[in-house]
Amino acid sequence: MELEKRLSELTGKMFGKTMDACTDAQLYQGILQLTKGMLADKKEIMGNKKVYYLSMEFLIGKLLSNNLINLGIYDEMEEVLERHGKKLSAIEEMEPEPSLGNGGLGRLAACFLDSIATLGLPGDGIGLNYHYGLFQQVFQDRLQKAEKNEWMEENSWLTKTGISYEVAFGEEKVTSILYDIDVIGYHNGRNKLHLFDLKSVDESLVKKGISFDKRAVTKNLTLFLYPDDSDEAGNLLRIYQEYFLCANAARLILKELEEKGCDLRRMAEHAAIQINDTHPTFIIPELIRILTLEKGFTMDEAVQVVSNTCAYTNHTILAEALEKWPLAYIEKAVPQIVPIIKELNTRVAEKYKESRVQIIDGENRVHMAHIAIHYGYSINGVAEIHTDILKNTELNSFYRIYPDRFHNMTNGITFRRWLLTCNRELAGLLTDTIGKDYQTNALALEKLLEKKGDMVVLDAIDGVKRQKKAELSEFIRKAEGVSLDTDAIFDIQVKRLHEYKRQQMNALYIIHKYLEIKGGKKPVRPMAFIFGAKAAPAYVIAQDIIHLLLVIAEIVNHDPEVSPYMKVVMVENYNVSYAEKLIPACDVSEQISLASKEASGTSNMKFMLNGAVTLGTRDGANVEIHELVGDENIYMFGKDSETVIGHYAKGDYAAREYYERSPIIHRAVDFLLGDMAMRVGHEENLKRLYRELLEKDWFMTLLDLEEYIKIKDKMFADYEDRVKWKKMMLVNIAKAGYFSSDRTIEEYNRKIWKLR
Ligand code: 26V
Repeated sequence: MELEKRLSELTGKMFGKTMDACTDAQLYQGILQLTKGMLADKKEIMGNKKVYYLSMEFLIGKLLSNNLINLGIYDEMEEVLERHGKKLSAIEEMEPEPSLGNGGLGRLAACFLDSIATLGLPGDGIGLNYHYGLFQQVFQDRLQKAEKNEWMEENSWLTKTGISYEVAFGEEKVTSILYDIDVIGYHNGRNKLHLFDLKSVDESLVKKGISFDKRAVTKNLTLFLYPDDSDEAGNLLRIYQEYFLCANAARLILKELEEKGCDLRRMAEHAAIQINDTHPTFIIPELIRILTLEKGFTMDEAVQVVSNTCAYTNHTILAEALEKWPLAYIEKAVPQIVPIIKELNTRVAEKYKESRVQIIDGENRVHMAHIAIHYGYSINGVAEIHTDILKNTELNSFYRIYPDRFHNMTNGITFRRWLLTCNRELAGLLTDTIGKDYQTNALALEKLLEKKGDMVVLDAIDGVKRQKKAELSEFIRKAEGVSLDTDAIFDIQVKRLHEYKRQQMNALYIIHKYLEIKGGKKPVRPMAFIFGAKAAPAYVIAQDIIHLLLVIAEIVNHDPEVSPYMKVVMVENYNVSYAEKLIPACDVSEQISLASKEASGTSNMKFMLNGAVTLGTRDGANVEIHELVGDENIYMFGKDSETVIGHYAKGDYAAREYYERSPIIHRAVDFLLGDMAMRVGHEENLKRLYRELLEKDWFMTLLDLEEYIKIKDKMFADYEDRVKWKKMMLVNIAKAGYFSSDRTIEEYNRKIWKLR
């Protein structure tokens, strides 16, 4: 009653209308106001020590439904609205999605904030408020076009604080403005996500698409999230952005410590700073700079205090993603930290002779990860296999110097968003079946195993899957203009487009199936292949792979001989909201990266939790999923990481050999240059991709293709044993508890942060 009264008062005040008379957009505004007020009323989480999670990305997604769930008022709100003839699900669609992240790394940061608050730990995120975020993807002429994503509105979850700092870029000074977003835990208190913006930011700088003057730093700094590193101006801008984040973060952290009356010399007792990938590494030299220049610390003292406070998470072993900034760029952007970086470099050089651990290399490039490892107290990988590769291969020289600093923190996902919010039907079924314990203790999902022989439960799980597939089909029909058969097996690969993730291998499988059907071999059940992926605008081959997927979709879906048996959809502008619709509807979760390359993956966990079965390589967290569910509940294939690393070391992988040896591979690859593809596609893109696959194929697509085809066919055949499949679904859900980010955060806290 209370909720209804408050909401109707609000709509009256805001729009002079009763709830019944409001549009969904107006109701969204009203509920936003109301919910924001309720968040602000929550008790702030306090403690003697606090973690600051520094990240260039927080891919928070829409916040309304998640906040209602964490406040414990979702059902009530739904009922209130129903009484007025309104649907909460329709109102949720009114919220724009902030695109403040690229992919897994940014989404992980958002899941972590939810878990930190849910566990009642004091911990804030610090990031940047990009006005247009990551670009919005549109398809034109079967190519990706990038547009700006205008997600910011007059009223939003952001609250302007009075906090503002001056940040110097050499002689030039800019001013920041801080916005906060309240982060509340599940039935718990409140932390914050602090997002810094540039006071002098100028949106009119953006002309067509996402192009803008990259040199106008005092106007452009917080316009876009960086999707690539294609040119010098872009690189410099990224350095400006990273420093802007760190300079502001340093001020904010020091202010909070001083306000609490902490002795800065004992900073590490009151703060832990988690550096999310190398992107916020400038926090280390910046804090040292401030402590020595303004707080009377000697260099030794400052280095000591800061090193005891900062911890670094590595999210990738891809060489091109490990930041190495030319010293000259840093000198140009932020000359004031160069002397500190040089000092840190000298200290390392005096102590360690090995060239692989130096901060500044022979080409005068600054290795950001090396700063973070030498001058931090912890480094962690994000899945067991990833941490092992860091220890034994990539960062072995560091591991030998600092064995105790290395930790593994296998990633996790928040069940509030990836189960309770996105799949209310499954959450409800689980509550009815095993009680609601699992909502606060994810491992309690294992109770479901007792129901493995219970056909009523098995059918109910399958019933939810069917419902979510029907909902997704309806959405895709409207949004993409493709109709999918709910009886089809839904095979989904959604993640950033990158060669190592091997969307192109999946594409070759689809071509193979298409040709089989054309040859008269019809599958027993229709197949729906669904992709979603954005590609960095400057990543040419990734663009070509998107083109190929769109070309295949066009050919398959319009071929009357084939389309009754298979459909292919590349959804436009894959984002968190789309993920929330796709994941609950998935039967087959494609996790097919080249072994050793996917640090963890987190969609693999989301799919599993929602009852999909994984088709995966021995990479990232797939390995741990496999250990948990056992051989009989997962489909693993492909060469293992040792073999792959061996190929790289010997340089003996030759794609062409696989092509020559296998008629199936030969035929699928040749399809790229065939008449059919050429009729709908662009010769330039398809030829380039063809050549890439045969002459380079750096991420070894053809290495695992034959095995992939074999096991995927087996998997599709197994799907017809409906009881067996339903049992696999159940086991996957039951074993997903380990991947709750509550578990991950509990480990970070126990081993690294040590709050309370
Ligand atoms: C690097 C760069 C460098 C240039 C500027 C823009 C930019 C943006 C992101 C990155 C690194 C991305 C690393 C990353 O996203 N890693 C992913 O992290 C996930 C969470 O730990 C993990 O599940 C994925 O396997 C891993 O690829």
